[in-house]
Amino acid sequence: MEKKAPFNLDTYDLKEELDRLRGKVKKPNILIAGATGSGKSSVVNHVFGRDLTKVAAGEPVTRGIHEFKSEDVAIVLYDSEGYEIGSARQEAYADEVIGFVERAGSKGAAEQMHLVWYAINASMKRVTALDKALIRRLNDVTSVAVVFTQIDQVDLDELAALREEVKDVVANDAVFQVSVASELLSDPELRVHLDWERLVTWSVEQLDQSLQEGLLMEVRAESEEMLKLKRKKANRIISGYVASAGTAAAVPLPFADAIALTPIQVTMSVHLFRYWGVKTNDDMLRALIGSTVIPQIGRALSKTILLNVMKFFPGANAAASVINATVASGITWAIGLAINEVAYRNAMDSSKTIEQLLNSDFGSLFEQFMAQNPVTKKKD
Ligand SMILES: Nc1nc2c(ncn2[C@@H]2O[C@H](COP(=O)(O)OP(=O)(O)OP(=O)(O)O)[C@@H](O)[C@H]2O)c(=O)[nH]1
Ligand SMILES: [Mg+2]
Repeated sequence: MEKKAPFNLDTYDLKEELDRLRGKVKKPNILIAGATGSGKSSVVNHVFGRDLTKVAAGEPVTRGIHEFKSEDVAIVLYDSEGYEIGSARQEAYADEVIGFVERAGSKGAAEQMHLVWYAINASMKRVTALDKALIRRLNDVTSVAVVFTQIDQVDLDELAALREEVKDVVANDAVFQVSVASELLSDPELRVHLDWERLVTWSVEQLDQSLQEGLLMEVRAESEEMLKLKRKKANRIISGYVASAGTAAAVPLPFADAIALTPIQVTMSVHLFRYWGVKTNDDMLRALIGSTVIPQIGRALSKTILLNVMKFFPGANAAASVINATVASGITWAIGLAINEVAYRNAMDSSKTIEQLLNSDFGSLFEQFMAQNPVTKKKD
């Protein structure tokens, strides 16, 4: 096996890598529908933690519907202007929305509306016949979440009555009740009535795997449940790199004083940081990976793994400084999980910076995940 030229982080084009990743993420199209003032924008702002209609450029795509997209946003949002309940406009609105969704659907998988969030203001205490008819028609074409908003304005009986009204329009697990009122959000006892996490989980599950990452990338609400979902779903990103590390022919064996990462692992790290919304620019990423990740991997490997490398990985040839696919996969897997865990901890508790966490936690996490490696485990 030919030995590869050592990979050099300093000459690695992170910017190009970032641009490539940005281009690769498939974006789910999400339509927000519902009456004027029903709470559409509040739902979007809460789930994504920012006003995407301000971040992204908006363009009318059809009467009453604006498309918001940007290079920096991993979803495409369609916000409909809504209608006044009971107005003549309501009927036209229904036709516009269904027409738009049907036309998009006929254009193919990338163009279709992958999700519709249909907002109904709970404080109106009713679901109109037109709402029901429109939801039913949309539901024939795509996945529709019925989102009862502003539930701080109603009591539990009224809420139950509202849910009852849509029970034969959509499945019960596609009905959600939410509020952005801080009295509810900040009170653990009242919070249980809010379905924010369930809305996101359900929405992610409606999407093809290739689209899930985009939605999860944009989710910013900082609840533990949502972040755990995000952590779990990152396994799919990691698996992709583990597979390519395994198919790379011969990978230089990482020594403490030599090169510790291959382009595959650096790209994976960049990808995971980006997935978690870690503010990325070339210099900071390069510094982070160079100063925190690489030395700790080197240390961990020389301390524990190299001593046992022949035992754990019979295919490894330490003398030739080459490791086989199994070892490369195992190391890549552990780096990915450790980076993912650090990013998760950073999202949970922003009192420490990602750099501090990488310094304090990455090494031991890497060792821990190396020890849990399914490859080495089989040998127990
Ligand atoms: N009490 C309460 N008020 C809310 C809640 N969500 C939204 N509102 C209020 O309802 C009004 C409409 O909310 P938006 O989110 O702008 O509704 P929208 O559907 O985007 O409205 P349009 O874009 O004008 O059609 C605003 O005054 C919000 O402050 C909520 O959970 N509780
Ligand atoms: Mg709005």
